Amino acid sequence: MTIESTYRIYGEELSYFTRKLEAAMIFYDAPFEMLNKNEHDPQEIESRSGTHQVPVLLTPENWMIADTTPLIHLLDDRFPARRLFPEGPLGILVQVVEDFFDEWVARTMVHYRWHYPESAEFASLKMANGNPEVDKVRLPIKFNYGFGQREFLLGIG
Ligand SMILES: N[C@@H](CCC(=O)N[C@@H](CS)C(=O)NCC(=O)O)C(=O)O
Repeated sequence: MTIESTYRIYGEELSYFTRKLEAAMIFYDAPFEMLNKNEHDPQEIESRSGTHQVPVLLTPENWMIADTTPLIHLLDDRFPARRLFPEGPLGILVQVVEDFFDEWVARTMVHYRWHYPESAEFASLKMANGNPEVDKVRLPIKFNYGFGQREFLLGIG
């Protein structure tokens, strides 16, 4: 088995949590590369990480792990010079702020991405790698993001 020296993020360009992990890796000054999960054997990634969600991190020891908050705790131990969760009272404050952005701003992001036709079209085209055929397929998707269930029309392939 080849052990790579860099980390690899399997994600999606518009994914809020992919960009959160990317920002963390930049903060740590960690060696990493970003790859689109859908273009790199998604079945294998899902089977190894145990989730269909992105991002998934491939570590230098060839682990595939998902879920950004515990990942950041792991990375804090690996890059202690640039911890995202500091020790002591400041660390408690950071945990609260991180939880707020992790749990709640993602819901706001979903609203702004999919509720307005122009942003939904932009996002769906981007996610479909610019294939305009995707816009012809419109599926009603139900989201329950804490404000009651809302139905949106998504142009997805
Ligand atoms: N708790 C996870 C959340 C990941 C997540 O919700 N990712 C979104 C993209 S930003 C996703 O994969 N959504 C598709 C789905 O849930 O089916 C984390 O922090 O990584």
